[in-house]
Amino acid sequence: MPKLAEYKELLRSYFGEQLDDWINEMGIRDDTELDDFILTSLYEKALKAFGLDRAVEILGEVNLLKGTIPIKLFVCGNPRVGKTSFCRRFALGSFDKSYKTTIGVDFYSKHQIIERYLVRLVIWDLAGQERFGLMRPNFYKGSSGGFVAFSLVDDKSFRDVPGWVKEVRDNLGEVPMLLIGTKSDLGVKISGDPMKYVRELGFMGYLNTSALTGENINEAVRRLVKIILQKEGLI
Ligand SMILES: Nc1nc2c(ncn2[C@@H]2O[C@H](COP(=O)(O)OP(=O)(O)OP(=O)(O)O)[C@@H](O)[C@H]2O)c(=O)[nH]1
Ligand SMILES: [Mg+2]
Repeated sequence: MPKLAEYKELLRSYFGEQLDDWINEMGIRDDTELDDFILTSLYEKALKAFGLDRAVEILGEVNLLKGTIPIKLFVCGNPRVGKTSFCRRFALGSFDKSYKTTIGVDFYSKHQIIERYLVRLVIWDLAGQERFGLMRPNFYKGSSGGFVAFSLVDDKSFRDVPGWVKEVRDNLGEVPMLLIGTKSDLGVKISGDPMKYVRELGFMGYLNTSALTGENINEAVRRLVKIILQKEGLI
């Protein structure tokens, strides 16, 4: 992994004193490895200072970015399992206790550096309610993969997972999917084993998540994006 010292002078030629401000804010040193988290912060700094196109160019010119890739993901699952909350925690870093059902679909976008690619993510948050079933097929189109969500405290939502997998396959064929159990902060009240679904339904993995505490929210997105980058032969 690249270390700060190797890039410092070059970065300073673009950022000037702002680089030192950033280094202090981050509390990093010359021998700090520039992992995806630190690079995402540097990218955000560049975004503020130079705007989107120039920020991408600069990180490319100094050889810290391998490229830019747009990725569309979906989140589906029963009503009320916490799909919107998952998206909001990921994209906005916030959580809302009240429940407002999603009408049709919503979008959340966030740029993140993953394996030194600038990933321009858009997550499509699909409404779980039955009455939106007819329009959902349109919303899956173009997704590279996605999440099937059930609530760890709602056994019906767990039992309904195979139906969601079928809907995904009918619309997208074989795409990488992660299974996520939501609301882990409330305990576990489901009657089956999520790993059984992983084996039988072809998920790439399973994670317990909580939009309230933030547990595994970023991890779930990173894991799925890495699988997609691998599939594309990029990493
Ligand atoms: N305790 C807890 N509550 C959660 C969590 N995630 C969501 N909730 C709550 O569960 C309710 C439903 O969450 P939403 O994110 O709106 O559910 P949804 O899956 O988008 O529902 P639809 O849009 O109707 O399909 C809300 O009251 C949330 O605050 C969580 O991780 N922990
Ligand atoms: Mg919703």
